[in-house]
Amino acid sequence: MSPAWKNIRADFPILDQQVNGKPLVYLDNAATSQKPRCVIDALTHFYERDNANVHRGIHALSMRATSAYEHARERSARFLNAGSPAEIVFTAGTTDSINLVANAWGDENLKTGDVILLTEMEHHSNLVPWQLLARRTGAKLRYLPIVPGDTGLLDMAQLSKVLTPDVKIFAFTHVSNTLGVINPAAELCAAAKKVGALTVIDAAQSAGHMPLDVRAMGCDFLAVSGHKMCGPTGVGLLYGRAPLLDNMPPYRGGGSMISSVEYFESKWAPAPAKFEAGTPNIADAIALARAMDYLDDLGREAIAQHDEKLAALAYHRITTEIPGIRVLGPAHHRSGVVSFALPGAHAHDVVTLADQEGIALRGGHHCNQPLMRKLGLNSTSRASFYLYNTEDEIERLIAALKKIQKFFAV
Ligand code: C6P
Repeated sequence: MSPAWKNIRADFPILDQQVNGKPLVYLDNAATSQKPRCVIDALTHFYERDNANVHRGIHALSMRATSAYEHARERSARFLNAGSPAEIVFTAGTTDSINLVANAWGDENLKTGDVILLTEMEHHSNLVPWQLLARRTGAKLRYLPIVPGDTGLLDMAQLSKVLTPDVKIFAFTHVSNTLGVINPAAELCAAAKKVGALTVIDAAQSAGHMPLDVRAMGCDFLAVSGHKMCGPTGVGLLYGRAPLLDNMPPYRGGGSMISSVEYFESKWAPAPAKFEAGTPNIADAIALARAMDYLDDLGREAIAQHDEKLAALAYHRITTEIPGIRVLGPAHHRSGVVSFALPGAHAHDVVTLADQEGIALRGGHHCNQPLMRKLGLNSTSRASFYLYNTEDEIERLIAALKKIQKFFAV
């Protein structure tokens, strides 16, 4: 492990606080991660020293801001192993990235009878944009099922049955925010390619948690949220293969995305500028690049191992020490997300009582309503781990769950 792991918690100022009289245990990382000092400093530095609009001015500050913003694009391309910075569009996050593809690519390329393939575990952000697209174009939605039971694994035996030549686009999550399942992205992309379907990977829960290589995965598009990987809120990435971005029409119109404008006609700038209308989220994109440096100093393989070790320990301890509890997802080879349902206790009550112990969990349907219904649940409580969490915090979680179970048993 790199020396950067030493004193890692000291890098995150927010962790050093008490909640309800107890040291904070932050286990809501799948909702949003905390930010290291270097990312906070990058934001402050930009606003204190370099703040100006990009791609417009030719004064010193504007040139500095433009150079830092374009450096952030180049850094993002390296982070994902994209072929070139032109394949990176800055967006507001995963939701925004998926909407961009569904609108810009979808409206142009889909027609009645075409099929959009999704999986049964998709977050609403990778579901509703496709429903809207289906409504606009007459395309149909189809789903790759999960296997029966609580492992949440995709039923790969069904893949060839649902991935037929009428499928034009296959959008799936890399890591489920409710099940903790890590899907076989490269295998799914290879299968899609065989029938001529494009692929969109929702990497909201995997970027920043494990190495990501868009070329090795063989995807056409990949969507990322900065705030779940130590970066700021309000910024994210869309990776798109260059020929696809080049041929897609713009999604929004405005300044910066044009090469020339007449009263009745306009010509677009090349990608990625074509997709970044208006003043972009400059400071947050720059700070996101700093988060990427931070994560790579730690090593993304080491982060993945750390997440998996904590999740496997939490899974094991919860299933063996909390009788009757239902834990979702596989026992091994999982991300840092562990969802569970305590019979007789609503998830919101579990989360409220955990908060009394200083522990931040998330309770609810996690923007996964169809999956919840499929599993016969209305909600779960969810602990989600990241690089600064510790085994001692799992000890605190288990103690709290025992107390909560006792409370509901009386
Ligand atoms: N999941 C969670 O608590 P945005 O909001 O655009 O940054 O990310 C949306 C999104 C898309 N896909 C997956 C798999 C996600 O987990 C999320 C966000 C959060 O699970 C908030 S609902």
